[in-house]
Amino acid sequence: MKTVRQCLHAEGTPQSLVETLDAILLACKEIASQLHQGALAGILGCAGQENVQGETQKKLDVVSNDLLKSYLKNCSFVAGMASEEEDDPVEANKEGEYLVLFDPLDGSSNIDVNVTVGTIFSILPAKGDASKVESYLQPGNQQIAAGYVVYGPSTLLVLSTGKGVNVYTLHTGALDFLLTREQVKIPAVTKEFAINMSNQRFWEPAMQNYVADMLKGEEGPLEKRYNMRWVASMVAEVHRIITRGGIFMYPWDSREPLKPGKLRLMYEGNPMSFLVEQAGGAASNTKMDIMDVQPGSIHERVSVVLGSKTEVEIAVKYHN
Ligand code: AHM
Ligand code: MG
Repeated sequence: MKTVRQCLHAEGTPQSLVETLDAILLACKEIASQLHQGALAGILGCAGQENVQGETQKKLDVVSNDLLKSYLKNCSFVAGMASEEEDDPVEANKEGEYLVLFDPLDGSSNIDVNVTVGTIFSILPAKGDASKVESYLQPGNQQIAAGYVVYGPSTLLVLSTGKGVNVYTLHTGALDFLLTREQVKIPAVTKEFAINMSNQRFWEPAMQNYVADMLKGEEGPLEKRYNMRWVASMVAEVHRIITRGGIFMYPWDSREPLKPGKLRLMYEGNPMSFLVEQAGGAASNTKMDIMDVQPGSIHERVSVVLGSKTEVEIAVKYHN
C-alpha cells in the first residue's frame, strides 16, 4: 500500500507542500494517540477557559491546537497559521510559502462521550505579512490543498491537493497513513440528510419547507423516503457523505440572527467544500458557492449546505 508521501510525490506535489502536510500529519498522529488514551491521558473535560468565539474549550482543543502550532512553526514552508482556538493569526517563518488554517478538534463536544471528532485544515498561498489578518482573507477557491483527519474506530485522512480526493488509513504500527480509497466520488443523488432538527423553529421558511418536504417521504413532492443522521461532528457527517453520499446542512437561524450560521467559513466551510467539490459534490451557503464567499474576518461564520450534487441543487432551489 502506498503512503501519503508516495501518493503526493506521484501526483507531482511540490516538496514544500509535502513537508507542510507532513507537519500537519505529525500533529494529527499525536492527537490520535492522546484520544486513544482518553481518560488515561487525563485529557477529558474542560480546560477552564473560553476561545475567541466564547465557547468553552475542552482540554483536548487546547492540546490539539498546541501540537499543530508547534509542528507548523517548525516547518520552514509555513508562513503563518490561523486556528479556531486562536484570536489572532500566528506568524511562523518569514520565507514560508503557505498559510495553514485549521480547526484543531472539530466536534469536541463529543470527546467526553467517546464519539467521533476530527481535525480540519485548509492551505492557502502566503501573500503579504503573515502576522496580519488581511493576508488570510482569501476566498476558498484559492485553496491549494485541504483535508481532515477523522478520529473514529480507525483514524483516517481525507486529502485533496486539487487532483481529486484520496482516503488514507493510519497504520498504527507503521505510524503512517496508507492509501485505502482512491479518487472518491460522491453519488449525485441521495436519500440521507443531516441537520440539527432541534433548531427547526429558528430556520428561515425556505429551509423549513425543504426539510418538511423531505419528511413527507414518497407521498411528498420529493417522492423519496429520506433517512436522517446527526452526529454533531461535521467531520463525521462529511466523512459519511464522502463514503456514501448525503446532504449536510447547518443553516442560518434566528438564535443569532446577525451571524450567517454556526460553522466557520475559513477552517470548516472552505476546506470541507473543497473536498466535497473535488469528489464531485457541491457546497453552497444557499445563495452562492461557499468557496466564492469573500471572507471579511478569520473567524467569520457561514451557512452550510453540502454533499450530493443533485440534492444540494434541490435545497438551493427552495431558497431561490
Ligand atoms: P466546534 O468546532 O466547536 O466543535 O463546533 C462545530 C460543530 C460541528 O462539528 C457540528 O456540525 C456542529 O458544531 C454541531 O452543532 P450542534 O451542537 O448545534 O448540533
Ligand atoms: Mg469545528
